[in-house]
Amino acid sequence: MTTLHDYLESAGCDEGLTTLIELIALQAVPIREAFITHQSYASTENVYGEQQAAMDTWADERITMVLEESGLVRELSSEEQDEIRTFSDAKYDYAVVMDPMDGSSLIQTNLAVGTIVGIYDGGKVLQPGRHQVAALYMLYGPMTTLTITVGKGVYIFALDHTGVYRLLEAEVRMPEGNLYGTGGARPDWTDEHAEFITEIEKEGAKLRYTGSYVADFHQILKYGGIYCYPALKGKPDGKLRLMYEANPIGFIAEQAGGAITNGRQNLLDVEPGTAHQRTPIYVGSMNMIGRVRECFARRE
Ligand code: AHM
Ligand code: MG
Repeated sequence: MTTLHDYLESAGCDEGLTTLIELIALQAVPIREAFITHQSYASTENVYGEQQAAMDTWADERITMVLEESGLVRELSSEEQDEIRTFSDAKYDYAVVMDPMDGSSLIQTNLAVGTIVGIYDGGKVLQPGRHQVAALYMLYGPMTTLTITVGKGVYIFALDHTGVYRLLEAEVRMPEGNLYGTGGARPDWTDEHAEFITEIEKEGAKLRYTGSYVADFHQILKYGGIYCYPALKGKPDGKLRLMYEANPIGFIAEQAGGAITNGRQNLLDVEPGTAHQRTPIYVGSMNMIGRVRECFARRE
């Protein structure tokens, strides 16, 4: 069965990118072990004023250390760190963006959470998502899986008991579908968002939302539909972040035949101003994204 290593070689990734992807993917092993010892909340807040779970800081510090020591990464930007890090001793020019522990508020309920990563070439993290050379996420569910694109379709691997990722699904296509999940409370939704949700609910769309973006997206990738975290009244940029959450997942969605938008623009085309900027997110199957665009256009 094809391993992650075999796949990256056959996809034409050079040695540096292959090593970097494998290094990140293998952090799933210590991360999985750490869940049991890092259940509590830390006493720290991140740049957004959110209380950090112990696993947020643990995974962030672990991956940061490994990437710094690798010599492969020139810049690193993490959802959990205020500043962009520069590793001036790096021998390669990769730049990495990451949400080290997405969905961390669910750790104490033992629902699936994940690590989201985007990789750029050229040493800089502040680039539009379309410039990513690879995007991936590890999902810590009943299996640990790695969903990855290097710009040649989407592949899913499962981590086996020997620490090797083996191919689970090649050339993944996101089907058209009618599952939906949306963040925000209904009284806070904008008129466009409320109209979209009301329309698709009338047509039989079925709600699936855990509060773990990476897990909720994975369900959409497999079964089809849409994940939304909209603009909210008083929070026009919503909750999720362009660089750490929108862009890597958006690249994967597009490579699987889906799309990502803020309602008006493809998020992969947005030039980031700052590392931590937020954005409304709609990501999913083409039929659903088309409906979102229509709803927003009607209110122009
Ligand atoms: P985080 O866990 O990295 O802070 O990400 C934010 C999470 C997403 O995983 C999830 O989709 C969203 O926040 C849920 O927010 P809400 O509780 O408002 O629905
Ligand atoms: Mg997150």
